[in-house]
Amino acid sequence: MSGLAFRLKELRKSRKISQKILAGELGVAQTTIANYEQGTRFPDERVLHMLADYFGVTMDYLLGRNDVINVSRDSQLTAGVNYEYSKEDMKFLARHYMELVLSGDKQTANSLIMNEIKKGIKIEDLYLHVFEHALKQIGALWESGQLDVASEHYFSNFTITVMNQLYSYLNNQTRYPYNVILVSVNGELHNIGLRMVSDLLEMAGFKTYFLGSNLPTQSIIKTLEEKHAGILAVSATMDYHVNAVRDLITAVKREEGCREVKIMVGGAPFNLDRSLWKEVGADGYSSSAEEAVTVAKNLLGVG
Ligand code: B12
Repeated sequence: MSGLAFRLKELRKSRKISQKILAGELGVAQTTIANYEQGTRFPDERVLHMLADYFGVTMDYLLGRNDVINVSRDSQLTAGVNYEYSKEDMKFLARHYMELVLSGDKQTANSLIMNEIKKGIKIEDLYLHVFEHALKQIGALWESGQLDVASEHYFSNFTITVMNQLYSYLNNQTRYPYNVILVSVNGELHNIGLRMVSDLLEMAGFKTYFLGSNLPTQSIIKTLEEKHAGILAVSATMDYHVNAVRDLITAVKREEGCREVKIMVGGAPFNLDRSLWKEVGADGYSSSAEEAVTVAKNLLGVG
């Protein structure tokens, strides 16, 4: 039996996954999995990567070349394999990440993401096509009664934990002399989207101050002045928080010391009504964290 045949069978059995389920996840026939496990067929490179991702193990482990099940963060930093990611790969990754987290296997979920970083997935792809996709699936499951609110909290909190580990990967040579202050309005507890905006702006070369939710308006104004902020980024998810966005913008624009500050907004209500950002008095809007970088550059006339 080849190293792969042995390891594949061992991994599948230890995780209590049937050949049929695994075949469904990979989009291949059940007999193909059986052939891999008997050593009569060998997967191509793409399927090998999918298998390693699925089980959260290194390629060497999967091929039976060594017993190091997943790699440490330090070795990941120097590796950089640069694997090409299709939208399908990322959907698969999102689904697998979701399954692992919901099943309580956080170590494997974390290794899965860190291995993708090692292979060269772009942070923006990871955020938008893996985490954002998974979070939206979680929301849909909650809405249809298939998932309880505790699981929604657990999933989003764990995703923030994984994102926190990625800070050292947010580096870029460009440095703009502009500070961006990021807040979610009063009462708004959703702030992962805003956090993604913050991280991608940081990667693009802006200095960011992610303040999260529930800050008094006077404290936001004080921070804008003290940091000589170029941009205030405001997020709202619940539509009943749109008035709070409007009030915050009015208060900031009234302040003499904030005359130069540009205000950018985003979040679900602004994605639903594409002219709402103008109605609340903002200077810019974007529907995604990736686009937010372009909007910020345009507002400040850089890049
Ligand atoms: C995680 C989550 C939570 C977490 C939030 C944790 C946290 N720290 O953020 C918790 C558990 C606290 C929570 C609470 C609630 N939630 Co909730 N939640 C979600 C969930 C599953 C994911 C949200 C998320 O992170 N999405 C992923 C991010 C990346 O997407 P995004 O926010 O749209 O952000 C992107 C863009 O919009 C944009 N963007 C966002 N902000 C900004 C800002 C700027 C300046 C710019 C330029 C761009 C930008 O860029 C981002 C990245 O591309 C959604 C499901 C969904 N479809 O989103 C429900 C969802 C938003 N929640 C919902 C509800 C109803 C609630 C609760 C009322 C009840 C509950 N489920 O517990 C409370 C309300 C709390 C409150 N007062 O705010 C509903 C809202 C429906 C509605 N519109 O009325 C949703 C849609 C679930 C559903 N399907 O019904 N929730």
